[in-house]
Amino acid sequence: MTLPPWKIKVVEPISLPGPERRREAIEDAGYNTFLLRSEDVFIDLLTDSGTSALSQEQRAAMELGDEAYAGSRSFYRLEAAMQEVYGYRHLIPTHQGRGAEHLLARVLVQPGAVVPSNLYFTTSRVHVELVGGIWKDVSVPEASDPAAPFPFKGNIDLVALERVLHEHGPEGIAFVRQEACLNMAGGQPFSLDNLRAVRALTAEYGVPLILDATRMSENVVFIKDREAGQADRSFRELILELASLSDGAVFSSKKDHFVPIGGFLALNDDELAERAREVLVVYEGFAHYGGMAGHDMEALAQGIREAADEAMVRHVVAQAAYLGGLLAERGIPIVVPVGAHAVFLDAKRILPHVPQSAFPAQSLAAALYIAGGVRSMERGIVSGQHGDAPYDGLELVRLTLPRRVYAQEHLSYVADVVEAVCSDAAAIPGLAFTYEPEHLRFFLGRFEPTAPFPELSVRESGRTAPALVV
Ligand code: PM9
Repeated sequence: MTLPPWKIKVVEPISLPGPERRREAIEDAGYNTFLLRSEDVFIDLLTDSGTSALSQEQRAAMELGDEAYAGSRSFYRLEAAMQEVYGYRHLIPTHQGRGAEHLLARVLVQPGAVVPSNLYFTTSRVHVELVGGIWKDVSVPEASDPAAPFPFKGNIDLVALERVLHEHGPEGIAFVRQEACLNMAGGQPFSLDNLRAVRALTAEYGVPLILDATRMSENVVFIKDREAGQADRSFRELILELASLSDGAVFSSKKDHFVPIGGFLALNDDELAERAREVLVVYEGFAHYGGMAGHDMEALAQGIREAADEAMVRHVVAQAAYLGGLLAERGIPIVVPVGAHAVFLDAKRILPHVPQSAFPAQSLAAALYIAGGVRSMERGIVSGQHGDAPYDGLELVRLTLPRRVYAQEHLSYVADVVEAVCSDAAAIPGLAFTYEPEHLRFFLGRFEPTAPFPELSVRESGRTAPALVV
């Protein structure tokens, strides 16, 4: 058992709305869990983005926020924390991860240039495409197989990458992107060995390698636990080595860094950083705050140090493993191995009667809410399909764990809800769009069911928390 290396000082009340209210709420939300009001949600596993609990040290640091427009002390403290933990030369502050993705796309991507990446992330890909770039998936095949027990599904397929580099040459490649704890595949890590090999290839072809380091801390846990020869290395040393193998990184700090808002682009190249700052002042804000207030930068500087604290990060990974274990022992199809920040349900196997064109994962997410007020997120065709491109990829529902927020009892209840929904799965209908946005349709899309949802009720098993008999 991995005990939490924290205790709770402040609590936020939550309650389960009644079954009628839940049905009404999901209908009002167009069967899209993003469009629910949080007051209608009991257990919120939509995302780990900006939803973690701040530490007392972060809250205290916020009091020191220097809100000067330019030259803020908070900026310099943030820059120093980033340099200490990651070692990059330049920090370009943004309001969140996609702000950094936007800057990167504008300074590195020319129309027609290719960005090879392990699978994709929704916002990362859209920024590349909006400036005319072409996204190319070079993930290992196991990344797209929920049942493959491969320990490093975040690896890049080196043969596929070399083929793309050879075909397009350095002038046709904007940058190579490798994402830590590959979100869309289930929070799956890459190995140090694979990153080293990707580094060698990008160096040989003379193209930049940019990490999506949003969940790099958890990736280090997996490297220590799964990769030969790494167990005894220090957490900080491994983080520094991963960063040193790249030319820069995008960070959404709303995840590993435990802050409600913030992010940054980290770069080593002086000239590239200069260009990124020029775009920054047009779209985000001045070079010393980007999209953040001084107090946000203080919380982030402290959060960066907490993300380098092995015990803190191990507990995040352990919570996902715990929930995954509860579901696996009940025979519920999940993505294995369980990844960093979430447990992913395999909607194709849970709702085999719903074709992918009727959005099984979207429907399963709605059913979990109806059954028990649990909010999850679709990570399937609604998120994955793009324009007219055919999509027959992963069809997952993500149960995402905000850091330092939920107790084991909450997770036990979530497992009961999932089990109840799975036992009535055959009666769960598909969905059809009533409103389909042009980009990132999972955020704002609206749906209607193709048939009524069944009665879905949960019996709390309490199976993981036996009563003490005295
Ligand atoms: N990820 C998540 O819930 C929030 C947006 S999608 C609901 O997983 C990676 C790997 C991410 C990510 C956001 C971003 C964008 C970049 N890379 O949300 O703009 O997981 O801070 O970051 C979300 P921002």
